[in-house]
Amino acid sequence: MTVKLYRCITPTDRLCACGKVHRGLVEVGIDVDVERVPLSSKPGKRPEIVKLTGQPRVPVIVEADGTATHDSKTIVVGIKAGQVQG
Ligand SMILES: N[C@@H](CCC(=O)N[C@@H](CS)C(=O)NCC(=O)O)C(=O)O
Repeated sequence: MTVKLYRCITPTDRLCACGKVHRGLVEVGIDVDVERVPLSSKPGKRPEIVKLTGQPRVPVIVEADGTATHDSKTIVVGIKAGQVQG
């Protein structure tokens, strides 16, 4: 199972919303394909994220079926409920 995770450039999984999601995916055994996005969340700096979710913030996950989800709380709830598919 592989999930694509768009996340910030923070180099640890301990500090931010992106790290929280990364840890959550790893903890349930989902393989993560990580892509780091530019620091600025100005929409022009993250066009791929805006195209996927209609907003510029990360974390964003994309599941095997193409479903894209943003907001760390929403994503973590889905992981814990077993609803995130690689
Ligand atoms: N409420 C959002 C916050 C996401 C968030 O603040 N993400 C940071 C990276 S960890 C970001 O995109 N920061 C850039 C900015 O807001 O300018 C969530 O929990 O997903």
